[in-house]
Amino acid sequence: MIEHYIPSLSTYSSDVDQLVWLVTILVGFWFVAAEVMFFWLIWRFRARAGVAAQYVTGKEKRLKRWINVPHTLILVCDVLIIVAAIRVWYKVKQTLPPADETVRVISQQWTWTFQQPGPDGRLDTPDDIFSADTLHVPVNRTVHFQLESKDVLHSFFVPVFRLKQDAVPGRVITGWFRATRTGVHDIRCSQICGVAHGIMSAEIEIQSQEQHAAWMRSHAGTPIGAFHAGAGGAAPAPAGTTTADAPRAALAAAAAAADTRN
Ligand SMILES: [Cu+2]
Repeated sequence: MIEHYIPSLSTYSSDVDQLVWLVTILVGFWFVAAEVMFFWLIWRFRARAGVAAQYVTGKEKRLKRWINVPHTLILVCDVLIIVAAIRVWYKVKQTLPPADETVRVISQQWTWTFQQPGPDGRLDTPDDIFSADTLHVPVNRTVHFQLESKDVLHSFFVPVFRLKQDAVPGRVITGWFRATRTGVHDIRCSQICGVAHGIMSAEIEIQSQEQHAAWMRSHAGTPIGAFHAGAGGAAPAPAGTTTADAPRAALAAAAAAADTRN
C-alpha cells in the first residue's frame, strides 16, 4: 500500500514500511476502540426525563477494570512496537555491511554536493567525480555515504530508500544503503535549514552496474563545473594545488561558487 504511493527500493525499506503498518494498526485499533466507547457512553447516559444524574467515583474494583485491562493491553502493544522498532533500527543504523562503494555527501544552504570515486574506487584521489545535483549509485551494491554539513543542520532524505539521516556541522556521519531497482528518484532535505529549505533537493540515479562503471569511466576526474558543462576526462588541478588536493580544491571552488549564487 505504501509502495503504491512511493516505491520501496532499498534492502531495508520494506522493514520500515512494515513498522509503519504495525504502528498504524495497533494505534489505529485503540484509537477507534476509545472513540467508539466514548460516543457510546455519551449516548447511553444522555440526559433523560425522570432519570437523576449519579455521582460515580470509579473507585470500585468492577469499574477500575475498565481502566486497568485496556491500560495493560496498550502497554503490551507498546512493547511490541518498541521491540519491532529496535529490530529495524539495529538493521539500518547499527549495522554497516562492507562497502562496495563509498561516496561523500555534503550539505549546505541550500544544495547537495556529491563526491564519488572514479574507476580507482577510492575517494580523495584525482579521478574523483563531483556533482551538485545527482548522486549516481549502482543497483544491488552496498554504498556507504559519508554525510557532512558545511553550515547548519540538514537531513539527507531518500524517500524510496526510507532513509533519513541528519547532517551535523563538524561531524562526518557514515550510513549505508543498497538499492534494489534502477531508476531516478528524489533526494530531499528534511530538516528545516533556512529560507530555501523547501527547494533543497537533488536526485539519485540508480544505475545498472554496467551503466555505473561506464559513467565512472566517462566522468573520471570531473570537477563540478566541468560536470555541468557535460565534459568528461581528467580535469587540470587548480593553480597552486597538488594533484592530491585537486578533488578537495574543486569541491571548495564549487561550494564557493554556490555561496556567491546564494
Ligand atoms: Cu537543509
